[in-house]
Amino acid sequence: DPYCNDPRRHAALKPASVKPFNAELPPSLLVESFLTPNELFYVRNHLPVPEVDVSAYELEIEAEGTKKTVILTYEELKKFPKHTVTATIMCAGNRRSEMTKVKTVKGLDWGAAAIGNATWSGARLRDVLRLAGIDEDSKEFNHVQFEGLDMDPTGKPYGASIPFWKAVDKRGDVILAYEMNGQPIPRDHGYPIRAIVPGIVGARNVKWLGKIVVSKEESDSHWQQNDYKGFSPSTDWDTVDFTKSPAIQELPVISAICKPSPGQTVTVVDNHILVQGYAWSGGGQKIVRVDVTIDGGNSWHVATFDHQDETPSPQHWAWTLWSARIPIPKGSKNIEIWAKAVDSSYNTQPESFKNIWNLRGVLSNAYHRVPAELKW
Ligand code: MTE
Ligand code: MO
Repeated sequence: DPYCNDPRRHAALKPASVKPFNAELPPSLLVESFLTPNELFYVRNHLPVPEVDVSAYELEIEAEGTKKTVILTYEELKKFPKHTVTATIMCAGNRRSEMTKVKTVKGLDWGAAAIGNATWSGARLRDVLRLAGIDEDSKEFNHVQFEGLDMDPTGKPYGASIPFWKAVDKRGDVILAYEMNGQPIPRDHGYPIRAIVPGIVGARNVKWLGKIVVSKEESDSHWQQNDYKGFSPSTDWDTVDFTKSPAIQELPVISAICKPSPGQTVTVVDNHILVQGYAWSGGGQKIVRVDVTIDGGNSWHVATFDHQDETPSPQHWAWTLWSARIPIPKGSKNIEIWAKAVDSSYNTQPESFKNIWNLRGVLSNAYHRVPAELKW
């Protein structure tokens, strides 16, 4: 069993699959804290968790076409100026279980908790690339590829790439992280070194980083080329051509109601109920508003932000936690709560899944709708 050396996991993580291990928290626990505790952070693994001995760890950095390779050990990476960012990581398939109800999609049946927020510390990728002799103004390179130390049975590693400009941008905050919330990165989240690419889809935040290739082309990995792309609702598995869509990088604005959770009975207090959730947008856009309705959009209530970082757009990497006290008309028994967020570019969420449906169930960011039964 290639998975026999996987780490132990917290009992609160609900598996979407066990081998490889993929799991999320119940949504009500997700919004308990602004920083998601390490052991409660969702896990998305495609392969067995590699066992890495840090004393033997080496990160290889290659600039394509130069035959020059730089090798850095764990200790050497720790000698770079330490940079800390608070960044939310979200899987492109977060909230897929709602999209698949419209019409079946292929992928793990994620609820609304394939997302987490943490502080990450490490060396800036731009500093490491500079040491490796790469000029940030170079026109030679378009992408930075990452390879994981986790491999499929044929020996092919997990891989992904990000645009070169993001990798070297002073304000891009891309780091080679060795700490998560002040602790060494746990095995499930990429021990000992993980790429943190704030504002960019989870899939490019490569764990167990083994190699970096600065290149003209994107990563040729399955996950960059033939997965994690969006398509028209009318594209099906017979007509899909993965070369025709760009790989997802920045994610669109999203929100979710985490309390109450779907189907939960809610007690009305002083003719009000309390609704809580998160909102986040990719590309470093800050959330500027969250709207909540219980009457199908006839009247909207603006949520209060319980926790939002001060950092401005486009460096606003962390999620916003929000709550709203919603007045309930006398005698209401069953309601449906809807939420939608607006980001600093005034982008907002689409109303329904029907018109954003795609065969892989990614970018699943329609209004979140949670039915609730009221108790007076
Ligand atoms: N990196 C490696 N090496 N292998 C993986 O399977 N999964 C990716 C990304 N990085 C993955 C990886 C995906 S799809 C996501 S959503 C995030 O890691 C999940 O990060 P987490 O498990 O720390 O929450
Ligand atoms: Mo993912």
